[in-house]
Amino acid sequence: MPETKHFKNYIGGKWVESATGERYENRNPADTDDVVATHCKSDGRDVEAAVAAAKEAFKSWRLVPAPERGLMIHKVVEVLKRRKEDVSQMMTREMGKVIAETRGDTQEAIDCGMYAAGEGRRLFGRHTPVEMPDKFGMAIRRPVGVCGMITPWNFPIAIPSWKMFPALICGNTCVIKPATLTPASVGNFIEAFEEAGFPPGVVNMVTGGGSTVGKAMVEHPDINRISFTGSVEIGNLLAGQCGAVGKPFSAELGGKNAQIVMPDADMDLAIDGALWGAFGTTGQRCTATSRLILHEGIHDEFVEKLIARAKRLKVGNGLDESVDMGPAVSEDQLKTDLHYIDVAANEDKAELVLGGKRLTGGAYDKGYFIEPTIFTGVTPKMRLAQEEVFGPVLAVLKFSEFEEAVEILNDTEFGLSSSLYTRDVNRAFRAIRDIEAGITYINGPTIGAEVHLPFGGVKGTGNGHREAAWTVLDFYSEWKTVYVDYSGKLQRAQIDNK
Ligand code: UN1
Repeated sequence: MPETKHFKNYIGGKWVESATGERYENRNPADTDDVVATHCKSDGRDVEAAVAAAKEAFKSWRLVPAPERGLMIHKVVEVLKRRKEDVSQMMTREMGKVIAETRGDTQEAIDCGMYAAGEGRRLFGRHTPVEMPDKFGMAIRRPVGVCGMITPWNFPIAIPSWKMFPALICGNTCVIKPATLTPASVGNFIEAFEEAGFPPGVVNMVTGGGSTVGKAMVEHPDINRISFTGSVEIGNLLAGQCGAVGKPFSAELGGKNAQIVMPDADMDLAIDGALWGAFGTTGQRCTATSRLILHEGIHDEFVEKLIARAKRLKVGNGLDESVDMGPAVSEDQLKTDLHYIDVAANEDKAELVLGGKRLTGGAYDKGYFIEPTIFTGVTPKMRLAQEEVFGPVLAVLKFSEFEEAVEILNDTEFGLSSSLYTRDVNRAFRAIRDIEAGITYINGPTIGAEVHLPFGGVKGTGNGHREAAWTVLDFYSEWKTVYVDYSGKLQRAQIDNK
């Protein structure tokens, strides 16, 4: 058995036990004999200590020149590059996705760090002429103080990096609460900051449950921002709590992403995309393809080929390089997947054409493995077409006109990612214009966003913010407008120049 790592909270530059003195263990979802790591079961007192450390550290961190902050972030990137393999291996043990994907997750943090480090030499403000003579006007960014991050288990390092690096480059300090299923990956990420020599208190990690640690963060008056990625249910709850105290809140919630395939598309390419989008990460991405909208002219042939390809996907322990799909992240998630399969078959009365069962026997008995699953005959109002499963369960819908396909795609409460396969450039541009989603791919699957373009969704997926890219800076900084009057006299705007 690989070794079990023991993490503590990271507060004020020190690894410390929780005030509760309680710990919990996390096991590998591919092999429940493997205890990956143990963690502190913290409460509000630990949040209090972390926020105090972050508040103190903010006093000096905000004054470190941004290019210098960028250099420090670059050191974190160097540590992550060196530790990419061991960090990724532990991530696979911790949450199950295959090793190629956990390497991708770590790489996404590396990319995000490099982008944020470069931003240290930009963080552009604006200068503009003003109405009065001998007067200067500009807008600059100011940091906001202590920022709280509540992060999910499906991208255990990438998503914390999307939140922490931009917050830090803007001059803020951070308190992060990792998902209870993946604190080891965040612990490894925090170790990179420690090794890079970040000043004490600039980054802090408190592990534990949402109803204790998360709640204390949201309620803490000295946390000035909460950035959350996770379920719609929790996101909406936190949005209400933050709203009640006027705390800016960034939400990245669910998706019911669809791929449309037109009859003129390259079918093999579209099948590659559907397989990767639906079954990559065991379907556990906010951006996963959970609906496939096929033109009636190609539907049957496409489904037949898709099933043949999906049958060949190897399900197993993600540390085995030949495995295509790992387990569900937990027993609860497996139950949710099986519940939706039951709903689709017995309530929606869709047709199960592939999979549908938990995998058992041999090594499968030690994990939460499930078959790649496909339903056909799904119609837009069925629950499988509307509700997010977060598992490897693909709903196939049929259409006859392009406009109808876009209508079906838009007929959900969510709007994160979307995809269209076609060779017709006019249709592609119409789709870009008409699809209600934060991200549209043409001839690519719904997954695969890059860190230097805005990431986020419309409708129920979010609350208007975008992560990554330059757009996230607007969440982690506040604009200050500056006027400098060098005329030496009182100049009254809107009066003296009229
Ligand atoms: C998520 O689905 O929660 O675009 C994040 C992608 C990844 C990030 C996904 N780069 O699929």
